[in-house]
Amino acid sequence: MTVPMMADYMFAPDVERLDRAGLQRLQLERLRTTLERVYANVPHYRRAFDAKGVTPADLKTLADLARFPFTVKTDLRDNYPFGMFAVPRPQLVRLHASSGTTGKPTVVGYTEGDIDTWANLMARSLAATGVRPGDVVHNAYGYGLFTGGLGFHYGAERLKCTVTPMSGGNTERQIALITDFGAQVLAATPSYALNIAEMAEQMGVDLAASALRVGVFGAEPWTEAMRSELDRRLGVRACDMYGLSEIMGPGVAIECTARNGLHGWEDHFLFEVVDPDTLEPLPMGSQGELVITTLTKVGLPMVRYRTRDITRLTDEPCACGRTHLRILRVTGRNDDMLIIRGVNLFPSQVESVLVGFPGIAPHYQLVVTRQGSLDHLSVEAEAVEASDEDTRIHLAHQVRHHIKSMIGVTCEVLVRLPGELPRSQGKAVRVRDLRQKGD
Ligand code: DLL
Repeated sequence: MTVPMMADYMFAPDVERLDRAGLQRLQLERLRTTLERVYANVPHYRRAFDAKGVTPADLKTLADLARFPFTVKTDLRDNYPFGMFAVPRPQLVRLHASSGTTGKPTVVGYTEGDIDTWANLMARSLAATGVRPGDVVHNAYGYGLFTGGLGFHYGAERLKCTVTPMSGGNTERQIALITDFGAQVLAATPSYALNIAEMAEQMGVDLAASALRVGVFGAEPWTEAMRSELDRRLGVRACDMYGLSEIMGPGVAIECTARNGLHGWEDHFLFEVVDPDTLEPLPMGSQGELVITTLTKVGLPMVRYRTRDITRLTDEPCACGRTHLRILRVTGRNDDMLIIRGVNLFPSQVESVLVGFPGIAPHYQLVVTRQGSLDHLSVEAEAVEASDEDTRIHLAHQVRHHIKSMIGVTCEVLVRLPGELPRSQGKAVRVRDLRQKGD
């Protein structure tokens, strides 16, 4: 396993191959600086550390981090807009923000140095997926307050690629430019990449025969079934990209060409997995909530940020030769988990049943309502071909049976006509929860 699978090009080979002892030394030194920085400059952290009775001097080993308090999304909201920043606002050269569907948006800020680090980590990440200097990168992540567009943009430029700053939407034009410019790389959310594939097929364009070679998909959960679908329909090798605005944006972790988990860049981030109920750190390999501490961020350092994302870590050696641990595919967020008659369910589990199911297209939505005192799940799927109602009802029965046997959830399945379900332009909306409205 120590022999690299192929002559893997690395953007920062020395640090990407650094041994465990070297990585841990670097982490401890950077963690100390981070704790000191937030304690001195961010009133929220000073209060939170004081309340727990810890000071930065209490960090002697990496394991001591467990004594420090967690940070959660509401801390950012409560300190809206600039209260969590560790530098005076004029030292920031960029702001990004979440859409803030509930309450105030979450604002994040970057110093010039933070933007530089981000570009380097994105360049590293893109290189790990097989993107090479000189490739044309078609960037269909949204530009604007979302970190996806600009994050990929700066990283692809840093790797010396040619970037098409397309953003999301205008799908027919995307396809024309992918083919006209000979793009080798498509960067998009997996749901939007599927939308592009579908539209191309409708236009009679065979993207699988185009120059496209690599897909860098992320920003939402997706499954192995969806990966096969995207590999086949776009003619790419699809890799998973993970990140979140609070920590940086895209480029926190990336799947290399071995595609067996996402390398988390440990020289810049410290990864923990904790039990979501007890908040106790879990040993390597256990499933739980991912918690991330930034090690080099200056504008907005984050200490033990609870991502709500459920995953597992592994430090098994990887065929690519990179030594940084891997985060296994994020199956979903704690907040997105549904409990249907006592069974825990992530939308991605339904996706793994639906995608590739004969006669069913890879588009779906879950609708949750309350019937009496029970939650009721209805899965809306779509037929590949227009067919009469009886045929679709028959198909729905088969899907329902499959969901019951694979996931153990009883649900209603509705098979819609082709094109009836909404198509994603960015992050797909997988769940319509109508319970609060009393439906
Ligand atoms: O989605 C950053 C990003 C942009 C990542 C482009 C990858 C590509 P946020 O909008 O802050 O940032 O959303 C972060 O999205 O906590 C996860 O719940 C989810 N997420 C991101 N990447 C993945 C992934 C960007 N590869 C939130 N798999 C995170 C599953 C993901 N979920």
